[in-house]
Amino acid sequence: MEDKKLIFSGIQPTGTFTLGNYIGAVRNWGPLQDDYNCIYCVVDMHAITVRQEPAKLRQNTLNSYALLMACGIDVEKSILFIQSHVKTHAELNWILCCNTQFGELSRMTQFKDKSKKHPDDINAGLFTYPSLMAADILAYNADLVPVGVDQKQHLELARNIAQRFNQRYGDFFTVPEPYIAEVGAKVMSLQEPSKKMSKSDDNPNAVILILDDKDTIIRKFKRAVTDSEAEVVYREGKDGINNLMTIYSSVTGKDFKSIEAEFAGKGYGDFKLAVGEAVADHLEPVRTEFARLIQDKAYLKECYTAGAEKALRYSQRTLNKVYRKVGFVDR
Ligand code: ATP
Ligand code: LTN
Repeated sequence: MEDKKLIFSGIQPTGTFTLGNYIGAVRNWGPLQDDYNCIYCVVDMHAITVRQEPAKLRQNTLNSYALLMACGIDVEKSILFIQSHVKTHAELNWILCCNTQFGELSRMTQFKDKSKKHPDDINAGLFTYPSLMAADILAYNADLVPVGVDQKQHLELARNIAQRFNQRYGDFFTVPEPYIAEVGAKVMSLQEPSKKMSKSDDNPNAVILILDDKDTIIRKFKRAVTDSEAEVVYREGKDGINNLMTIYSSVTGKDFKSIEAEFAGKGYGDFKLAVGEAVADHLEPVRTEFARLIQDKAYLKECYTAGAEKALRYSQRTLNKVYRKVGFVDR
């Protein structure tokens, strides 16, 4: 690989990507490919920390892989693979688990939220999830990790794990930095704009899926919850409008001032329609490219097989060194 900084990120195949995944994370991944060495991964091992239907998980994993390509990840420029195909992640996870404190894991808000949501399945994997995420990142000694704001706490923990390991065993891991977009790092639910837009939301109207067709997208935006004023301005307390402005800004490139000017004197109806149309038009090429790629299973297989080979070669070198450092006998 060329001598550039290394980027690593991952996304869960827990369903179809939402507009939040797209704006907050995935759409930023493609443009990074020219300035960095990039490694991206569909994290199916993370997905099973909550119950998954096997056939659906398999389908979602392939779809996610193709979607990442449709969103601009070029397998010639980046390494793109499926997490469970690269065994080093699970192996490094064990070492890192032994360098992660119970107390640290107990403080993770995602663990608390997901435990509340699935009270009958608070499994050990859900608890140690951040250690596997640290393994993903540290296996490649990534410098930067592009994610949405909700992952900041996990990344902070990955940094702590790296630092702790370095203190115990001598400087080794690169301590990764989060890389968070200025606008759109937290896209909110269209129905409860104080909550993040999430793949696993039960209310379909709350979430725009990037494969939704134009009519569906427009309909969901029309129903978006706003407020009882009629002013398109970005202001504290106007969560719904702030969210729509953020979305509109990130798909059109317009800043908040010009959006306010564009809709001065107009009602929310006009604004919502404009946001819906802009989002649908923006996503159209992604949908078309996805439809093309998902037909070609043989090509996808070629891509993810080659991606896994490259990722394994790279991460195995790291793991061998880690095994030596912790005192395992050479094979
Ligand atoms: P789930 O609901 O199943 O936990 P999710 O929608 O949160 O999934 P992930 O796969 O956990 O999706 O996240 C993939 C990437 O998308 C992460 O970098 C995450 O920070 C980002 N992301 C997720 N939701 C949003 C959102 N609403 N706004 C901005 N970024 C987001
Ligand atoms: N936890 C992340 C997904 C994830 C990830 C990673 C992100 C798993 N491993 C490594 C960045 C780097 C999430 O739920 N979005």
